[in-house]
Amino acid sequence: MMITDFNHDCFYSPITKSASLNETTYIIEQIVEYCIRTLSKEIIDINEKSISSKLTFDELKKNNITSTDLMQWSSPIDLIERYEYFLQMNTTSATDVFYNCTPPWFGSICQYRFVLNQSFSSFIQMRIDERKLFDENTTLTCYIHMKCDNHSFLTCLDWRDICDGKVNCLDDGEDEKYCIELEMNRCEENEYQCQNGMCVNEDFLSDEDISPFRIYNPECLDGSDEIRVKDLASCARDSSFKCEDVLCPQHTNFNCGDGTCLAVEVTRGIIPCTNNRDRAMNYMFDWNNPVDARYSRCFKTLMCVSYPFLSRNFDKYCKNLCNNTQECKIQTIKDCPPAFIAPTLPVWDGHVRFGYFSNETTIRRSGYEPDFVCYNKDLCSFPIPTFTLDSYTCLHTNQLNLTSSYTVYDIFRACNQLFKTDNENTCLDPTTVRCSGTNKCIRKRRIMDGFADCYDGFDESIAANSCALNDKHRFQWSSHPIPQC
Ligand SMILES: [Ca+2]
Ligand SMILES: [Ca+2]
Ligand SMILES: [Ca+2]
Repeated sequence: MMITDFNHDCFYSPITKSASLNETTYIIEQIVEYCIRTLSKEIIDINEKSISSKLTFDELKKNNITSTDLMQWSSPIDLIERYEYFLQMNTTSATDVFYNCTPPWFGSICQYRFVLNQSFSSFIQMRIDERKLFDENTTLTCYIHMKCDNHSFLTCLDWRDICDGKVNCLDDGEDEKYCIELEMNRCEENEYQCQNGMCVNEDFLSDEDISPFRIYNPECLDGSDEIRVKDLASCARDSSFKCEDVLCPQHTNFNCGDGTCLAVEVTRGIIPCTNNRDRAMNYMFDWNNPVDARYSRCFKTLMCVSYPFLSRNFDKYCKNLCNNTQECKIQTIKDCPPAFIAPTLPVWDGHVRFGYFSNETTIRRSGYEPDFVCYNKDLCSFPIPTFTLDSYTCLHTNQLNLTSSYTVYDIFRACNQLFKTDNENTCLDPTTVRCSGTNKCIRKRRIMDGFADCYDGFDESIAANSCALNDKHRFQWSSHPIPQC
């Protein structure tokens, strides 16, 4: 155990993996830190029974205690290092104190013990194995250093939600504030700019095996220095760096909170996050949840008619609402408003809501496809709305020419106002380019990077002329995420 300068007490857990590169197999050793934050102002209640004795370094030395002895007694590593230094310097110290703990206590002042009588490595394994968080009463790891209301304790903020391009904190969008600094970050000549704005030395660009499932340690937190196909469920039981220390690639993906990222269109119950973080956000999870009324009865009866998954599992999900699909259909048309919004909360970027027509019962491939979307027109001025519902500006989804790769999310991602300019004609920063027909400016590196940043995907069209940018890190042959021309 070690105590860092930032008041974290940490365990180091070694992980060994093998990886192939150019037909040679390498052994990769990783040391993963597990830390507990000890708030500086927190008064630690010292349990006298946990301390068998206290010895100053001078006393340890007098008793011929070596640093190896301290190691065998599971003392904190930094205390051992200090003691070794003290021995080698041959000085005196009556202020440095070693706490000799009564088992099972440990720590710099014997303040810790395991709840269960087992080794640390088996404890870690147990935690990884039980990652089905939302089915059990286990505690979540939440990012607590930001004021964030995101409507459910089940979906508390994960560090990966910060600056991922969509608003998670519904009160004030705190998680996406100031992210423009990262977007506008400029890299040195010999660096590659990751999609999320970070810079890494260009030597690390595509330096791993091109086999997509063998990426072990991308240098960009979002993995954009390597060409890869995301291994869909690989992180659920994996605590190595490639899972614990990675972000989801920006914009399109859903963050399971454990290093697994799902494409947003497949999140609703088809390939779920192993830990069920996605289910906590969708109706499959709270279908029968009496406390959560985000999905109205109308939404449920409509889905029982139009979503094949539910009609196949009718007895489980729908039987308590209506006796058969025909009855559900009649009930929806009879009892529900002609148009309604579900869920009641925004599904995207803090303002985009999905809506349904009660008489619209065409088959829904993934269940959630809305009949219309409502949004804040101050944030998104270019789609032409087709109607208003209550105070919302709404648009029929069949007006949007959506495909499986161009989703509602792509439309509204282009509304992200981070780079709005007041200048009518140009973008002031020379590294930015104006999205055709709007007053939004995007970084030139966003041109042809595989994601529509401008309305209508202008930046992904040839009109944006990416080859003329003379960007040495553009690949002419690859697909996204690395920009091409
Ligand atoms: Ca976010
Ligand atoms: Ca790399
Ligand atoms: Ca783009």
